[in-house]
Formats: sequence, structure tokens, C-alpha cells
Amino acid sequence: MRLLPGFLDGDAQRALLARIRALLAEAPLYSPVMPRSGKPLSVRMSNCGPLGWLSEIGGYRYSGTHPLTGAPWPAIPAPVLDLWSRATGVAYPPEACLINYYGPDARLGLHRDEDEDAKGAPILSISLGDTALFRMGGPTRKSPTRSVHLTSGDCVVLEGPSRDWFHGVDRILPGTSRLLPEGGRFNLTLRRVTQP
Ligand code: MD3
Ligand code: FE
Repeated sequence: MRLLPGFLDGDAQRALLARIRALLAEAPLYSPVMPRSGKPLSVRMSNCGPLGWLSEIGGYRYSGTHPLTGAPWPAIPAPVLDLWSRATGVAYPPEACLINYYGPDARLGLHRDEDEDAKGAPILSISLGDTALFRMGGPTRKSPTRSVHLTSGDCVVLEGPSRDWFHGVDRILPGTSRLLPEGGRFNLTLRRVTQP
């Protein structure tokens, strides 16, 4: 993984947050459920872009529409597409922008991102708000792991072998950022889904 600490300065973070709020007015955050058990995830989610990632009782899938409103996802804002090209250097656009919101008690278990056909494409992660204690593993669930703090404005590019490695969010460190008045953390995960 390639960590870009402070890739977004304060002004860029505030501008991006305003875009996220506008997107969420159109495509509200909702609580996805885990496949099979139907237990709600602690992370709330929404999406923008042609394809949105969903976790449903029947499994994970990409969909063009919001699961509650049925409306097509809003477009990925131009400044976010610009970040994607600057950070990843690839010529094709992402198709999915997953918007994760972590309250103080939210976490995301160790997993791999494996629902995309574009196996060779990078993934870009953008963090806003409270610091996350992120866990980066390796190619198998048993691989040794390392912990990294992701702070507001940090970006991470997952490319090469690390694209397919296990990762998760162990916890959010409440009160570590003043960007979100309500506290918590937004993460944008940008992915290419279909083969470019
Ligand atoms: C490391 N989200 O939604 S993005 C996810 O902070 C997800 O919300 C996290 O993992 C979040 O699937 C982390 C950063 C990320 C994404 C893909 C990776 C890190 C990764 C793939 C391999 C290794
Ligand atoms: Fe992931």
C-alpha cells in the first residue's frame, strides 16, 4: 500500500466534506446487513458513481441504485475523480465510490475486497474526520498484520499485491478531529469494478 499522509489540506477536507453532505442528502446513509446472518454492520454506508457496493442478506453485490430509495446513485464529484487520477496515476475512472461512516463504536472486520472484476486496478481510500486505527494484513487471514493510524486528509492507494490483502478498521479514536461537528469518520473507497 502507498500511504499519502495529509494528501488533502484543511481547505480541501472541508470542501470534500461539503460535497459528501450534498451526496448524502440525495443518497442517504443506511445500515447494511451482513450476508446470511442479516445482522446490521456497525458502519453506515452510501455510494456514488455508476455502481454502488451493497452488503445484503443474500451476499455482496454492485448495484446501480440505492437499496432504500431505488434511485440511481449520484455521480462521483469532479474533485474526487481528480484526486483519483492524481493519487493512482491510472487513465481510467473509478466506477464505485463507497461512502462509509463510522460512529465512535463502529468497526470493520478483517476482510478482502474481492467483488470487483477489475483485478489489476488500484483502490483509493480517502479519510475524513476522526482517526482510524487501520489494520493491514497480508495475502491470507493468518498473515502477520500491522496497524496504521489514518488521520483526516490521509489517502491510501492499494495497488499491486496489496490490492488483494486482508485489511480492516479496528477502531475509531473519538475526539481526534474537529472536521465533523457530530464526530466520527467518513471514508471514501474508490474502486474500478469492470475491466477497464
Ligand atoms: C488494504 N474500508 O470499505 S479503505 C472497505 O477505512 C474498506 O472504510 C476501509 O476496507 C475504511 O472495504 C478501508 C482502505 C483499503 C481498501 C482496500 C484495501 C485498504 C486496503 C485492500 C487491500 C489492503
Ligand atoms: Fe475493504
